[in-house]
Amino acid sequence: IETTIPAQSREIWNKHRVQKFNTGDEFQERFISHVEWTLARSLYNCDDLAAYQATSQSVRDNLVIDWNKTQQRQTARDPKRVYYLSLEFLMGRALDNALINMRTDTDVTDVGDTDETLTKGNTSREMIKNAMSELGFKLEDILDEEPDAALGNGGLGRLAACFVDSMATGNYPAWGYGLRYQYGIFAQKIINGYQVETPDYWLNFSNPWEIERAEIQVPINFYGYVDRGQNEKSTLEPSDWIGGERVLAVPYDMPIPGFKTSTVNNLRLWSAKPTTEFDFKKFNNGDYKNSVEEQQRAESITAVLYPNDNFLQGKELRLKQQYFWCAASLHDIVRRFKKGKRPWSEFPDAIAIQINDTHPTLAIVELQRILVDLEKLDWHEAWSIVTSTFAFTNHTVMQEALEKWPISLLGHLLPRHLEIIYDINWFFLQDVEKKFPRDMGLLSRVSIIEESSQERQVRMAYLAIIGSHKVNGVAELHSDLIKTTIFKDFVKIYGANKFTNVTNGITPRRWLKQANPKLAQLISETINDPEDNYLLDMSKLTQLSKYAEDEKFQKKWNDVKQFNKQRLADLIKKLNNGVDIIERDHIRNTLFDIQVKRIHEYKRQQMNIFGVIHRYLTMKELLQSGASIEEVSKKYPRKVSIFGGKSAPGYYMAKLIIKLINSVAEVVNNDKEIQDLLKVYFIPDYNVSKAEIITPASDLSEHISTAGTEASGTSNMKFVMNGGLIIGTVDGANVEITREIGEDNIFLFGNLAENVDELRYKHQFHNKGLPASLAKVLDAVQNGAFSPQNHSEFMPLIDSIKSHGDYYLVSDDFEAYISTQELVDQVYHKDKKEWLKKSILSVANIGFFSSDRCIEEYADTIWNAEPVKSE
Ligand code: Z2T
Repeated sequence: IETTIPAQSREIWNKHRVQKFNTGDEFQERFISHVEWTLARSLYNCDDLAAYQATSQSVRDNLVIDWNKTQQRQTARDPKRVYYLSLEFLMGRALDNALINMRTDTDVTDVGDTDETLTKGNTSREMIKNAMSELGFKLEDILDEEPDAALGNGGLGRLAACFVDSMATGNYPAWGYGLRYQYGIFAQKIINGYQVETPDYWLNFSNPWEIERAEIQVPINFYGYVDRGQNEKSTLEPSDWIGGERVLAVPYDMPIPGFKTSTVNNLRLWSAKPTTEFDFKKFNNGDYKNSVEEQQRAESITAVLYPNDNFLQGKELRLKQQYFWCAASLHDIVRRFKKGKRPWSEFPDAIAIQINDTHPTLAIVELQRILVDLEKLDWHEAWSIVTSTFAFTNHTVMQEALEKWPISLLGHLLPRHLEIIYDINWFFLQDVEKKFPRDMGLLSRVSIIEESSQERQVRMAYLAIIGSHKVNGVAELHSDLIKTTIFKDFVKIYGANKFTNVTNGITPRRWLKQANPKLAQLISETINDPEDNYLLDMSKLTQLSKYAEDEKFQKKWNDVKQFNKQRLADLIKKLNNGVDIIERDHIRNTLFDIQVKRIHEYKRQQMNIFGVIHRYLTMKELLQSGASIEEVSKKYPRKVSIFGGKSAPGYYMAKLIIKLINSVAEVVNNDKEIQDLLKVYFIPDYNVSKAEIITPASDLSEHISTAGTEASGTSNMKFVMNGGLIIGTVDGANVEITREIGEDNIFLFGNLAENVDELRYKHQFHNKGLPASLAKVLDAVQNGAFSPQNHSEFMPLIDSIKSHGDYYLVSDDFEAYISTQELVDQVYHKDKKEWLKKSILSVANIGFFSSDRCIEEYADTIWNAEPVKSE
């Protein structure tokens, strides 16, 4: 590797080369030096926050050493590199994860057991915990000081976070590229039962996990015009785009440590800042002041994450974010490629770019622009390089989430890119016409430009398909659906092989070891794996199967669940102003039923709360007809229904669902008659760090989307990996979960995706009426049982079912849902051994859903990339 340092200086560099801390004592030394030097504090004013900062800085020092080595190794070997472009990375906290993944030198060279150094296996965390305790700090409290890096909405952003973890763990030379939003997803407050959004200023205290690369400043242009000189060149020829507004993109790097490897990869997040230089020629005097103000507004590009999950808002600033990030990332990628001095034709051998949904689709256009306009490649040569480089992951079939940008907006912001899009479309449609000369409707159906709507729009998904060599869905059912519905014309054009499936996964480091240390310990003891190798090879978990009916083991398993339920009850108490929702003594025989995810009508939290209301009303009826509370409890044993999740700020129906949940909680939790047999609680501000407490505590979790609407779901996997059972529809990854763990171990119900169209059609034209169970619930809601001051408050939720065609088919699935819930109660309370057996067998067979397996599939079947090992 090249360096500007003279050869004779190298000895000195070597003599003073930085070293990791490897013992508790060395950690303490490093910690104190950070308290004193980095934070300019001391023994006398080091509070928990300062201790968190100093610990993180110390751990980061170790990571940076491996980060540097990893990058040097990758430069030297020059393997094919992978870039994962995602507008969202929902990372959560970094410190505990780093403590689990981090390696000290003693992990590598076994120095034997002493008090201070590491015992074999991954005990850096133990070592630091002890060292901190000697310094006067409790690790758990210190970890709690860290704000979540909440740069994502939900599943899509968390998937990207799991993927960077698995790419580092698998030693892939892979970087993530995203945006460094100053405000992540808003913090949710619940005030009088309503969601209130407050800003998430996660950078309030300095962020020890980011390294600003202020020396790198990529200029990014917007607006302006295209100049092709006097003699009317074609748009296919190199053209000059004269931008009208310019901002700078500055990268912030976050180290991503792999587990049990010295590979530390990079997550590069771009931040916008104003340029200082100014091109006076472009601005006449009148525009000068305006232009200065524009420049000062540069920061607004990366100010805030758009808070919509599965919904397109279509704002200019969002498009600006997308281009800013694509252009900066492509510039960086191309610069790195050019250092290798390889011919352009080898670009796709050197680089694979995965685009996470259509948000990064402009990167396809930007690469074509770079190759044609700046590097002067022939159009077709350039386009062949582009399409061999990119691959596209689709995450939804929901119409309202599919990105379309008005021509006027795109052409104004990015005039040259719009020309390129037109030309891409022109060549594409020509090919299609040649292949299918008699199919008249086909051309307009597959055109990148949608002409039918009021305003002509660019269909980003079509552009992404045309510009990629592979398109994948995120679970089998979803990947089949995109081939037969939204992208079916493209299957006809390109053949079925361009379309593939990679079922989602989750990282077992965060979602088992970190979130559930008690279960992780029981597993490693039981399968005799003290070094936690099962976290890299989850097929090892099948060894648990032989203990599924072992009563002694079942008791240990149950004790872990009990501990985790207790831990969640403690959190709920804290969030509920110190008031317990579930009495301590009752936790053990209370079924924890949890649905936590973004609030969306298609995810059907409304069906869940209607089910709760049904249970409550039936309990009350039984009591009224003279049944004793004991008799009632036979049919409806103890249960707590826990909800959590954010609604998009502008999503009226989702917000109303939150209010209904809280209103039901108010009534049910205060009804003395039912004697605490049923409780309801909405956990405010659901996020990654709360998920780490919530997930391990479920007995049952709900994944009850209308069949065909949830592309995959990933919390379903998290819950099963933590020994919870699932009630769910035949949707998304529930299908593969069932295949892996066995249909005896999951509570499936409801209509199938293949019948959804017909059911919706029936709702439009025939009034089937509601099942009695649901009618009873809706009547109570309509009569103000949960809104005494305002009987009509929840009418929109009722109307959507009764008058607006019940698009999400709540009425079609409700009875099956209720009876399946009753089956759940019976197994849980009448046959605890059977329940525990199901739980153990589920964990034993959940290995497939490790994101390590996903990444291997992407690498083998899409990227053609290989790991770079340190040896
Ligand atoms: C999102 O979280 C998901 C899909 C989107 O489509 C957008 C967002 Cl923000 C544009 C989710 C899916 O809803 C979920 O089923 C899936 O598991 C997840 O992406 C990861 O693939």
